[in-house]
Amino acid sequence: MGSINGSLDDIFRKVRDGERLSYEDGLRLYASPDIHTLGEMANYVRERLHGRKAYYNINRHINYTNYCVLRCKFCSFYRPLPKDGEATTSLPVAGQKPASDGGYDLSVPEIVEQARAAHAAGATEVHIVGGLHPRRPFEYYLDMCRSIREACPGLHIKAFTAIEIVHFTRISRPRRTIREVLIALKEAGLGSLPGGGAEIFDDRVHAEAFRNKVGEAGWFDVHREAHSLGIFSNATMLYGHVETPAERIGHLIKLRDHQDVSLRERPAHFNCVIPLSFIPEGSELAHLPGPTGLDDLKTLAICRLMLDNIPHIKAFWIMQSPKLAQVSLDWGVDDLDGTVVHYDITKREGGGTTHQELTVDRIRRLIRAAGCEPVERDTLYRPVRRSSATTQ
Ligand code: V47
Repeated sequence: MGSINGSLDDIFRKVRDGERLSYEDGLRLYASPDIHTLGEMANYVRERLHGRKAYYNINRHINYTNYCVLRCKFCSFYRPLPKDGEATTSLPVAGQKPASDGGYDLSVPEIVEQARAAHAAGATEVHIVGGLHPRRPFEYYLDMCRSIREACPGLHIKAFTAIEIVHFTRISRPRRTIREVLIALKEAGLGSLPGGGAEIFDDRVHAEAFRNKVGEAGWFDVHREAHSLGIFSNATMLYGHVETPAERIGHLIKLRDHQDVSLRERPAHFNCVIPLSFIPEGSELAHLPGPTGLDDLKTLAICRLMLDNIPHIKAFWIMQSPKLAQVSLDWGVDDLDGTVVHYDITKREGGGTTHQELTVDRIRRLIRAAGCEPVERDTLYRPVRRSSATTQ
Protein backbone atom coordinates (compact mmCIF):
# COMPACT_ATOMS: atom_id res chain seq x y z
CA MET A 1 0.00 0.00 0.00
CA GLY A 2 1.08 3.60 -0.47
CA SER A 3 1.97 5.86 2.41
CA ILE A 4 -0.73 7.71 4.37
CA ASN A 5 -0.05 11.04 2.65
CA GLY A 6 -0.95 9.49 -0.71
CA SER A 7 2.62 9.34 -2.03
CA LEU A 8 3.08 7.39 -5.23
CA ASP A 9 6.62 6.31 -4.28
CA ASP A 10 5.74 2.63 -4.00
CA ILE A 11 4.10 2.67 -7.44
CA PHE A 12 7.14 4.45 -8.90
CA ARG A 13 9.32 1.71 -7.45
CA LYS A 14 7.20 -0.95 -9.18
CA VAL A 15 7.39 1.01 -12.43
CA ARG A 16 11.18 1.24 -12.23
CA ASP A 17 11.41 -2.48 -11.46
CA GLY A 18 9.17 -3.33 -14.41
CA GLU A 19 6.59 -4.82 -12.05
CA ARG A 20 2.98 -5.01 -13.21
CA LEU A 21 0.59 -2.49 -11.63
CA SER A 22 -2.53 -3.81 -9.90
CA TYR A 23 -6.17 -2.70 -10.14
CA GLU A 24 -5.71 -0.87 -6.80
CA ASP A 25 -2.61 0.90 -8.14
CA GLY A 26 -4.67 2.08 -11.12
CA LEU A 27 -7.36 3.47 -8.78
CA ARG A 28 -4.73 5.29 -6.73
CA LEU A 29 -3.24 6.84 -9.85
CA TYR A 30 -6.65 8.27 -10.78
CA ALA A 31 -7.29 9.49 -7.24
CA SER A 32 -3.88 11.11 -6.76
CA PRO A 33 -3.55 14.88 -7.12
CA ASP A 34 0.17 14.38 -7.83
CA ILE A 35 -0.09 14.72 -11.58
CA HIS A 36 3.60 15.55 -11.97
CA THR A 37 4.74 12.21 -10.58
CA LEU A 38 2.12 10.48 -12.72
CA GLY A 39 3.47 12.16 -15.85
CA GLU A 40 7.05 11.40 -14.84
CA MET A 41 6.27 7.71 -14.34
CA ALA A 42 4.44 7.44 -17.66
CA ASN A 43 7.29 9.20 -19.44
CA TYR A 44 9.77 6.87 -17.78
CA VAL A 45 7.98 3.87 -19.32
CA ARG A 46 7.54 5.61 -22.66
CA GLU A 47 11.27 6.38 -22.87
CA ARG A 48 12.22 2.88 -21.79
CA LEU A 49 10.17 1.54 -24.71
CA HIS A 50 10.68 4.16 -27.40
CA GLY A 51 13.28 6.69 -26.27
CA ARG A 52 12.21 10.09 -27.65
CA LYS A 53 10.77 8.67 -30.88
CA ALA A 54 7.24 9.82 -31.70
CA TYR A 55 5.37 7.99 -34.44
CA TYR A 56 2.87 9.21 -37.01
CA ASN A 57 1.62 7.89 -40.32
CA ILE A 58 0.37 9.29 -43.59
CA ASN A 59 -3.13 7.95 -43.73
CA ARG A 60 -6.66 8.74 -44.70
CA HIS A 61 -9.76 7.89 -42.72
CA ILE A 62 -12.75 6.89 -44.84
CA ASN A 63 -16.20 6.67 -43.23
CA TYR A 64 -18.26 4.84 -45.86
CA THR A 65 -21.74 5.43 -44.40
CA ASN A 66 -23.35 7.03 -41.37
CA TYR A 67 -26.55 5.01 -41.71
CA CYS A 68 -26.64 2.68 -38.74
CA VAL A 69 -29.05 0.25 -37.14
CA LEU A 70 -27.73 1.23 -33.69
CA ARG A 71 -28.53 4.31 -31.58
CA CYS A 72 -25.61 4.62 -29.18
CA LYS A 73 -26.10 7.55 -26.81
CA PHE A 74 -22.52 8.84 -27.12
CA CYS A 75 -22.62 8.87 -30.93
CA SER A 76 -23.45 11.98 -32.99
CA PHE A 77 -22.52 10.28 -36.25
CA TYR A 78 -25.32 7.81 -36.95
CA ARG A 79 -28.44 8.45 -39.03
CA PRO A 80 -31.37 6.03 -39.17
CA LEU A 81 -31.96 4.78 -42.71
CA PRO A 82 -35.30 6.19 -43.94
CA LYS A 83 -37.95 3.45 -44.05
CA ASP A 84 -39.29 4.53 -47.46
CA GLY A 85 -35.96 3.81 -49.11
CA GLU A 86 -35.23 7.46 -49.92
CA ALA A 87 -31.61 7.24 -48.81
CA THR A 88 -29.22 8.79 -51.27
CA THR A 89 -25.58 8.23 -51.88
CA SER A 90 -23.55 11.35 -51.41
CA LEU A 91 -20.01 12.25 -50.53
CA PRO A 92 -19.50 13.92 -47.14
CA VAL A 93 -16.96 16.39 -48.49
CA ALA A 94 -16.95 20.11 -49.18
CA GLY A 95 -18.79 21.01 -52.34
CA GLN A 96 -21.06 17.95 -52.31
CA LYS A 97 -24.70 18.20 -51.32
CA PRO A 98 -25.59 15.78 -48.48
CA ALA A 99 -28.90 13.91 -48.38
CA SER A 100 -31.72 15.86 -46.66
CA ASP A 101 -31.48 13.60 -43.59
CA GLY A 102 -27.71 14.24 -43.37
CA GLY A 103 -27.13 10.61 -44.27
CA TYR A 104 -24.74 9.25 -46.88
CA ASP A 105 -23.74 5.89 -48.20
CA LEU A 106 -20.68 5.69 -50.44
CA SER A 107 -20.48 3.36 -53.40
CA VAL A 108 -17.38 1.22 -53.91
CA PRO A 109 -16.09 3.44 -56.77
CA GLU A 110 -16.43 6.53 -54.52
CA ILE A 111 -14.44 4.79 -51.78
CA VAL A 112 -11.80 3.63 -54.25
CA GLU A 113 -11.51 7.20 -55.52
CA GLN A 114 -10.73 8.43 -51.98
CA ALA A 115 -8.21 5.61 -51.49
CA ARG A 116 -6.57 6.40 -54.83
CA ALA A 117 -6.24 10.10 -53.92
CA ALA A 118 -4.73 9.15 -50.56
CA HIS A 119 -2.26 6.75 -52.17
CA ALA A 120 -1.23 9.38 -54.71
CA ALA A 121 -0.62 11.84 -51.82
CA GLY A 122 1.77 9.37 -50.18
CA ALA A 123 -0.56 7.58 -47.74
CA THR A 124 0.49 4.13 -46.59
CA GLU A 125 -2.85 3.33 -44.92
CA VAL A 126 -6.58 3.79 -45.32
CA HIS A 127 -8.56 3.49 -42.11
CA ILE A 128 -12.11 2.53 -43.07
CA VAL A 129 -15.07 2.30 -40.69
CA GLY A 130 -18.76 3.11 -40.90
CA GLY A 131 -22.23 2.62 -39.43
CA LEU A 132 -23.99 -0.76 -39.51
CA HIS A 133 -25.90 -0.31 -42.74
CA PRO A 134 -29.17 -2.26 -42.69
CA ARG A 135 -29.21 -3.10 -46.40
CA ARG A 136 -25.68 -3.46 -47.76
CA PRO A 137 -24.77 -7.13 -48.36
CA PHE A 138 -21.47 -8.65 -47.20
CA GLU A 139 -20.30 -8.70 -50.85
CA TYR A 140 -20.17 -4.88 -50.75
CA TYR A 141 -17.44 -4.99 -48.09
CA LEU A 142 -15.49 -7.71 -49.90
CA ASP A 143 -15.76 -5.74 -53.12
CA MET A 144 -14.55 -2.61 -51.28
CA CYS A 145 -11.37 -4.36 -50.09
CA ARG A 146 -10.69 -6.11 -53.41
CA SER A 147 -11.21 -2.94 -55.43
CA ILE A 148 -8.88 -0.87 -53.21
CA ARG A 149 -6.22 -3.58 -53.34
CA GLU A 150 -6.49 -3.68 -57.12
CA ALA A 151 -6.39 0.11 -57.55
CA CYS A 152 -3.71 0.78 -54.90
CA PRO A 153 -1.42 -2.20 -54.42
CA GLY A 154 0.68 -1.74 -51.31
CA LEU A 155 -1.80 0.53 -49.55
CA HIS A 156 -2.60 -1.03 -46.16
CA ILE A 157 -6.33 -1.51 -45.53
CA LYS A 158 -7.07 -1.12 -41.82
CA ALA A 159 -10.80 -1.55 -41.70
CA PHE A 160 -13.94 -2.49 -39.76
CA THR A 161 -14.36 -2.40 -36.01
CA ALA A 162 -15.28 -5.57 -34.15
CA ILE A 163 -18.90 -4.35 -34.16
CA GLU A 164 -18.94 -4.22 -37.97
CA ILE A 165 -17.37 -7.68 -38.16
CA VAL A 166 -20.15 -9.14 -35.97
CA HIS A 167 -22.70 -7.32 -38.16
CA PHE A 168 -21.16 -9.02 -41.22
CA THR A 169 -21.67 -12.45 -39.61
CA ARG A 170 -25.38 -11.60 -39.39
CA ILE A 171 -25.83 -10.25 -42.93
CA SER A 172 -23.72 -12.78 -44.84
CA ARG A 173 -25.64 -15.44 -46.78
CA PRO A 174 -25.14 -18.21 -45.94
CA ARG A 175 -24.30 -16.89 -42.49
CA ARG A 176 -20.59 -16.96 -41.71
CA THR A 177 -18.81 -17.20 -38.39
CA ILE A 178 -16.49 -14.43 -37.18
CA ARG A 179 -13.55 -16.52 -38.31
CA GLU A 180 -15.04 -17.08 -41.78
CA VAL A 181 -15.81 -13.37 -42.18
CA LEU A 182 -12.23 -12.46 -41.23
CA ILE A 183 -10.74 -15.07 -43.56
CA ALA A 184 -12.87 -13.79 -46.47
CA LEU A 185 -11.92 -10.16 -45.75
CA LYS A 186 -8.25 -11.04 -45.42
CA GLU A 187 -8.35 -12.83 -48.77
CA ALA A 188 -10.00 -9.70 -50.23
CA GLY A 189 -7.17 -7.44 -48.99
CA LEU A 190 -7.89 -6.52 -45.35
CA GLY A 191 -4.58 -5.84 -43.58
CA SER A 192 -5.52 -5.20 -39.95
CA LEU A 193 -8.38 -4.22 -37.64
CA PRO A 194 -8.75 -0.80 -36.01
CA GLY A 195 -9.57 -0.60 -32.31
CA GLY A 196 -12.98 1.07 -32.38
CA GLY A 197 -16.20 -0.07 -30.76
CA ALA A 198 -14.66 -1.17 -27.46
CA GLU A 199 -16.08 1.81 -25.49
CA ILE A 200 -15.94 0.60 -21.84
CA PHE A 201 -16.03 -3.10 -21.04
CA ASP A 202 -18.55 -3.00 -18.24
CA ASP A 203 -22.16 -4.25 -18.06
CA ARG A 204 -23.48 -1.17 -16.24
CA VAL A 205 -21.93 1.27 -18.71
CA HIS A 206 -23.01 -0.90 -21.63
CA ALA A 207 -26.63 -0.88 -20.43
CA GLU A 208 -26.60 2.87 -19.92
CA ALA A 209 -24.79 4.20 -22.98
CA PHE A 210 -24.82 1.64 -25.80
CA ARG A 211 -27.30 -1.04 -24.86
CA ASN A 212 -27.94 -2.63 -28.25
CA LYS A 213 -24.33 -2.74 -29.34
CA VAL A 214 -22.26 -5.91 -29.32
CA GLY A 215 -20.75 -6.13 -25.84
CA GLU A 216 -17.45 -7.09 -24.40
CA ALA A 217 -17.65 -10.80 -25.24
CA GLY A 218 -18.34 -10.14 -28.93
CA TRP A 219 -15.59 -7.52 -29.17
CA PHE A 220 -13.01 -9.87 -27.68
CA ASP A 221 -14.23 -12.81 -29.82
CA VAL A 222 -13.41 -10.79 -32.94
CA HIS A 223 -9.96 -9.72 -31.75
CA ARG A 224 -9.17 -13.22 -30.50
CA GLU A 225 -10.01 -14.70 -33.92
CA ALA A 226 -8.11 -11.93 -35.68
CA HIS A 227 -5.00 -12.52 -33.60
CA SER A 228 -5.22 -16.27 -34.11
CA LEU A 229 -5.38 -15.67 -37.90
CA GLY A 230 -2.29 -13.46 -37.76
CA ILE A 231 -4.29 -10.22 -38.19
CA PHE A 232 -2.89 -7.44 -35.96
CA SER A 233 -5.33 -5.06 -34.33
CA ASN A 234 -5.68 -2.05 -32.04
CA ALA A 235 -7.92 -1.34 -29.07
CA THR A 236 -9.68 1.78 -27.82
CA MET A 237 -11.26 3.08 -24.63
CA LEU A 238 -13.95 5.76 -24.90
CA TYR A 239 -13.69 7.74 -21.65
CA GLY A 240 -15.31 10.78 -20.08
CA HIS A 241 -19.04 9.96 -20.38
CA VAL A 242 -21.00 7.85 -17.88
CA GLU A 243 -18.17 5.61 -16.66
CA THR A 244 -16.20 5.85 -13.40
CA PRO A 245 -12.40 5.72 -13.03
CA ALA A 246 -12.78 2.21 -11.58
CA GLU A 247 -14.61 1.11 -14.73
CA ARG A 248 -11.81 2.55 -16.88
CA ILE A 249 -9.21 0.58 -14.92
CA GLY A 250 -11.36 -2.57 -15.26
CA HIS A 251 -11.42 -2.00 -19.04
CA LEU A 252 -7.63 -1.66 -19.23
CA ILE A 253 -7.05 -4.81 -17.22
CA LYS A 254 -9.32 -6.79 -19.56
CA LEU A 255 -7.26 -5.56 -22.53
CA ARG A 256 -4.04 -6.44 -20.73
CA ASP A 257 -5.29 -9.97 -19.91
CA HIS A 258 -6.29 -10.53 -23.54
CA GLN A 259 -2.91 -9.32 -24.73
CA ASP A 260 -1.08 -11.70 -22.36
CA VAL A 261 -2.77 -14.64 -24.08
CA SER A 262 -2.28 -13.30 -27.61
CA LEU A 263 1.42 -12.70 -26.99
CA ARG A 264 1.80 -16.21 -25.61
CA GLU A 265 -0.38 -18.23 -27.95
CA ARG A 266 -1.26 -16.35 -31.15
CA PRO A 267 0.67 -15.06 -34.15
CA ALA A 268 -0.69 -11.49 -33.78
CA HIS A 269 -1.67 -9.11 -30.97
CA PHE A 270 -2.69 -5.52 -30.17
CA ASN A 271 -0.17 -3.03 -31.49
CA CYS A 272 -1.62 0.05 -29.94
CA VAL A 273 -4.23 1.39 -27.56
CA ILE A 274 -6.08 4.59 -28.38
CA PRO A 275 -7.84 6.29 -25.45
CA LEU A 276 -10.66 8.29 -27.06
CA SER A 277 -11.71 11.47 -25.27
CA PHE A 278 -15.51 11.70 -25.34
CA ILE A 279 -16.85 14.62 -27.43
CA PRO A 280 -20.40 15.27 -26.19
CA GLU A 281 -21.57 17.76 -28.87
CA GLY A 282 -24.47 16.50 -30.95
CA SER A 283 -24.89 13.24 -29.04
CA GLU A 284 -27.67 12.20 -26.66
CA LEU A 285 -25.14 12.81 -23.87
CA ALA A 286 -24.57 16.42 -24.93
CA HIS A 287 -25.52 17.60 -21.41
CA LEU A 288 -22.31 16.03 -20.06
CA PRO A 289 -19.20 18.22 -19.92
CA GLY A 290 -16.73 15.69 -21.38
CA PRO A 291 -13.19 15.22 -20.08
CA THR A 292 -10.99 18.18 -19.10
CA GLY A 293 -7.43 18.51 -20.38
CA LEU A 294 -6.05 17.07 -17.15
CA ASP A 295 -8.41 14.12 -17.34
CA ASP A 296 -7.09 13.49 -20.86
CA LEU A 297 -3.46 13.64 -19.72
CA LYS A 298 -4.08 11.47 -16.66
CA THR A 299 -5.92 8.86 -18.71
CA LEU A 300 -3.21 8.70 -21.38
CA ALA A 301 -0.53 8.37 -18.69
CA ILE A 302 -2.49 5.71 -16.78
CA CYS A 303 -2.99 3.72 -20.00
CA ARG A 304 0.78 3.74 -20.53
CA LEU A 305 1.38 2.58 -16.96
CA MET A 306 -1.31 -0.11 -16.76
CA LEU A 307 -0.78 -1.58 -20.24
CA ASP A 308 2.72 -2.91 -19.75
CA ASN A 309 2.32 -5.46 -22.57
CA ILE A 310 0.99 -3.17 -25.32
CA PRO A 311 3.76 -1.43 -27.24
CA HIS A 312 2.13 1.85 -28.30
CA ILE A 313 -0.22 4.45 -26.79
CA LYS A 314 -1.77 6.78 -29.34
CA ALA A 315 -3.27 10.22 -28.73
CA PHE A 316 -5.73 10.57 -31.62
CA TRP A 317 -5.33 14.32 -32.16
CA ILE A 318 -8.86 14.54 -33.62
CA MET A 319 -10.18 13.90 -30.11
CA GLN A 320 -7.52 15.20 -27.71
CA SER A 321 -6.73 18.18 -30.04
CA PRO A 322 -3.33 18.65 -31.72
CA LYS A 323 -2.02 20.83 -28.87
CA LEU A 324 -2.88 18.44 -26.07
CA ALA A 325 -1.75 15.45 -28.13
CA GLN A 326 1.60 17.21 -28.45
CA VAL A 327 1.86 17.74 -24.68
CA SER A 328 0.92 14.10 -24.11
CA LEU A 329 4.18 13.04 -25.79
CA ASP A 330 5.67 13.69 -22.33
CA TRP A 331 2.86 11.78 -20.60
CA GLY A 332 3.31 8.27 -21.99
CA VAL A 333 2.12 8.79 -25.56
CA ASP A 334 4.40 7.80 -28.45
CA ASP A 335 2.01 8.03 -31.44
CA LEU A 336 -0.29 10.73 -32.86
CA ASP A 337 -2.15 8.74 -35.58
CA GLY A 338 -1.80 10.59 -38.83
CA THR A 339 -2.79 13.08 -41.44
CA VAL A 340 -6.43 11.78 -41.37
CA VAL A 341 -7.73 14.32 -44.00
CA HIS A 342 -11.48 13.68 -43.54
CA TYR A 343 -13.19 12.39 -40.39
CA ASP A 344 -16.90 12.23 -39.86
CA ILE A 345 -17.48 10.50 -36.51
CA THR A 346 -16.67 13.63 -34.49
CA LYS A 347 -16.10 17.05 -36.04
CA ARG A 348 -14.56 19.30 -33.37
CA GLU A 349 -11.24 19.87 -35.15
CA GLY A 350 -12.97 20.62 -38.45
CA GLY A 351 -15.17 23.38 -37.02
CA GLY A 352 -18.24 21.28 -37.85
CA THR A 353 -16.97 19.97 -41.20
CA THR A 354 -15.43 16.62 -41.98
CA HIS A 355 -12.20 18.18 -43.25
CA GLN A 356 -9.83 17.51 -40.36
CA GLU A 357 -6.26 17.29 -41.52
CA LEU A 358 -2.75 17.75 -40.22
CA THR A 359 -0.07 18.03 -42.87
CA VAL A 360 3.14 16.05 -42.41
CA ASP A 361 4.97 19.33 -41.83
CA ARG A 362 2.64 20.28 -38.99
CA ILE A 363 2.83 16.85 -37.35
CA ARG A 364 6.62 16.83 -37.51
CA ARG A 365 6.76 20.36 -36.11
CA LEU A 366 4.50 19.45 -33.17
CA ILE A 367 6.70 16.44 -32.43
CA ARG A 368 10.00 18.31 -32.72
CA ALA A 369 8.78 21.17 -30.54
CA ALA A 370 7.99 18.59 -27.86
CA GLY A 371 11.62 17.50 -27.91
CA CYS A 372 10.90 14.25 -29.75
CA GLU A 373 12.16 12.70 -32.96
CA PRO A 374 9.43 12.28 -35.60
CA VAL A 375 9.30 8.80 -37.15
CA GLU A 376 6.96 8.06 -40.02
CA ARG A 377 5.68 4.54 -39.53
CA ASP A 378 3.45 2.18 -41.47
CA THR A 379 0.40 0.55 -39.89
CA LEU A 380 2.52 -2.15 -38.25
CA TYR A 381 5.01 0.41 -36.87
CA ARG A 382 7.80 -0.29 -39.33
CA PRO A 383 9.66 2.93 -40.16
CA VAL A 384 8.85 4.30 -43.63
CA ARG A 385 11.88 5.42 -45.60
CA ARG A 386 11.36 8.12 -48.22
CA SER A 387 13.91 9.74 -50.45
CA SER A 388 12.89 13.19 -49.18
CA ALA A 389 10.53 14.23 -46.38
CA THR A 390 7.01 14.03 -47.74
CA THR A 391 4.98 17.19 -47.44
CA GLN A 392 1.37 17.64 -48.33
O1 V47 B 1 -15.73 3.25 -32.22
C1 V47 B 1 -17.90 7.63 -31.22
C2 V47 B 1 -15.65 6.54 -30.82
C3 V47 B 1 -14.54 5.34 -32.37
C4 V47 B 1 -17.59 9.48 -30.15
O2 V47 B 1 -7.41 1.80 -34.34
C5 V47 B 1 -16.41 8.76 -30.10
O3 V47 B 1 -5.81 3.17 -34.87
C6 V47 B 1 -15.42 10.43 -28.88
O4 V47 B 1 -11.84 3.74 -33.03
N1 V47 B 1 -16.55 11.16 -28.87
C7 V47 B 1 -13.92 5.39 -33.76
N2 V47 B 1 -15.33 9.23 -29.47
C8 V47 B 1 -12.48 5.91 -33.71
C9 V47 B 1 -11.50 4.80 -33.47
C10 V47 B 1 -10.07 5.03 -33.82
C11 V47 B 1 -9.59 6.30 -34.06
C12 V47 B 1 -8.25 6.47 -34.39
C13 V47 B 1 -7.41 5.41 -34.53
C14 V47 B 1 -7.89 4.12 -34.30
C15 V47 B 1 -7.00 2.95 -34.51
C16 V47 B 1 -9.22 3.92 -33.93
O5 V47 B 1 -14.84 6.65 -31.94
C17 V47 B 1 -15.83 4.63 -32.22
C18 V47 B 1 -16.27 5.15 -30.86
O6 V47 B 1 -15.67 4.41 -29.84
N3 V47 B 1 -16.64 7.61 -30.75
N4 V47 B 1 -18.50 8.77 -30.85
C19 V47 B 1 -17.64 10.73 -29.49
N5 V47 B 1 -18.78 11.45 -29.46
